[in-house]
Amino acid sequence: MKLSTIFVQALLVPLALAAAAPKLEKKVSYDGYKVFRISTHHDGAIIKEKLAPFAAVPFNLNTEEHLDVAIPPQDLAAFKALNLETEVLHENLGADIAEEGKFAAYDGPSAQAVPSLNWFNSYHSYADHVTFFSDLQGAFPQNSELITAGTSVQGRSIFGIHLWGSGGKGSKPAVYFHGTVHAREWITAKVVEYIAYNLLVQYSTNATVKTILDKYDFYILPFVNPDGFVYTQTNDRLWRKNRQTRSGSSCVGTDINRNWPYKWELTNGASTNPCAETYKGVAAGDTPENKGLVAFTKSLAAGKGIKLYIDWHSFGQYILLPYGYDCSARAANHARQTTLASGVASRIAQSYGTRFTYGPSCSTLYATTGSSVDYLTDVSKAELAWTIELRPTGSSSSGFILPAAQILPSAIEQWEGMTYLLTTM
Ligand code: 0X9
Ligand code: ZN
Repeated sequence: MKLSTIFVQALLVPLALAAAAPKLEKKVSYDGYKVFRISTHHDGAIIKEKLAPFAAVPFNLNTEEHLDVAIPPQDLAAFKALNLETEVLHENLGADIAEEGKFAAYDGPSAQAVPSLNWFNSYHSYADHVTFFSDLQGAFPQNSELITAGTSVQGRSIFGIHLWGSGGKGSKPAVYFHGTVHAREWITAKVVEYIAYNLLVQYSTNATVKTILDKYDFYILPFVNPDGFVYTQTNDRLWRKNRQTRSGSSCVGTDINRNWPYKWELTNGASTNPCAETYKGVAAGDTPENKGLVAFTKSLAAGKGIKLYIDWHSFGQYILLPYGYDCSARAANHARQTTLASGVASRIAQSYGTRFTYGPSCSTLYATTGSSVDYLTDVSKAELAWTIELRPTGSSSSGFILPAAQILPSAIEQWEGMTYLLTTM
């Protein structure tokens, strides 16, 4: 296995972390937790009240239709006695996390120096993801370079890969992807890795791929929230935010997708409580991650401009268009974005029949303030700016813990959707 040593070391040994080593916390156990989808019939508040006595862990923010929640073993009997309308998403969350955590060893590049497709058969450690990118880039030095969009709270690089075709580096409008904004959404890194992999591996053999890479420069950041991702592997699989502490609170973490400096000041789509999952921070753009991302995004906008931005998340199977901050606001080219999203959803469904719902983010899901898509649309003037929420729907299936056997199918259907979009937009 070949490493570009300096790059890898810079990512694996965060100096700030070593300097302020936090005391070792015990890994959170979800053994025996059962995850339910509870029908709310438009009254989530009443269900939440009934769950108040339990040490329940909520999964979703929009509880219009249903509330997804993990119930600890000691509360299961009392929960059952409530006689709520439920489906089971995980029989035993701890067991499913343990299964998911059986990472295959990364087998490194093949004889041709290209990492093998085995990569997509299991999840991996953060260190292996770093090595995978280093190896992938190293195999295609004529069409790619490693980039960084800044540094996390704990000093990790927000690294990425930049891909280009025949016009040479930086000569075309940008296609810009963010993965792992939310730490627990593991499938997102795998999907953007698969897209980067196919663009590079198929460039010389597939005419459609050549057309795409000759037309756009790709900037793919697989781990916008590297500290949070590492924390999901060391401490708590269900961690969402970054790992920033704030004076006056013992709670950790700011939601990177509520901290972008656009419509941040509105009060309807984020929390001012540092303990909340959607904590917005003290000031617009005040996390180290958002500072780096804003500067990097500005450089793309000021360069050849941004044709397409996708913020990859999970779960729910949605293609979400602008805006998050206001449910009646629409992008100037809303009709065009809707037509394209409809086409992408149809193409995605062709591989395995997976249904993706599409529509404006706020009216389809819920209001968000300080989100990347709104910033990219209005400040960076990206022509298309979407959030894609990957598998599963959550209905009769898992949530953030998507079985490893679904990594490749998820990636393949998104690759299909993207080839449609990239040749149609
Ligand atoms: O709440 C979020 O940040 C996203 N959903 S998630 O369950 N992955 O946390 C949705 C963001 C959608 N917002 C905009 N597109 N504006
Ligand atoms: Zn998310």
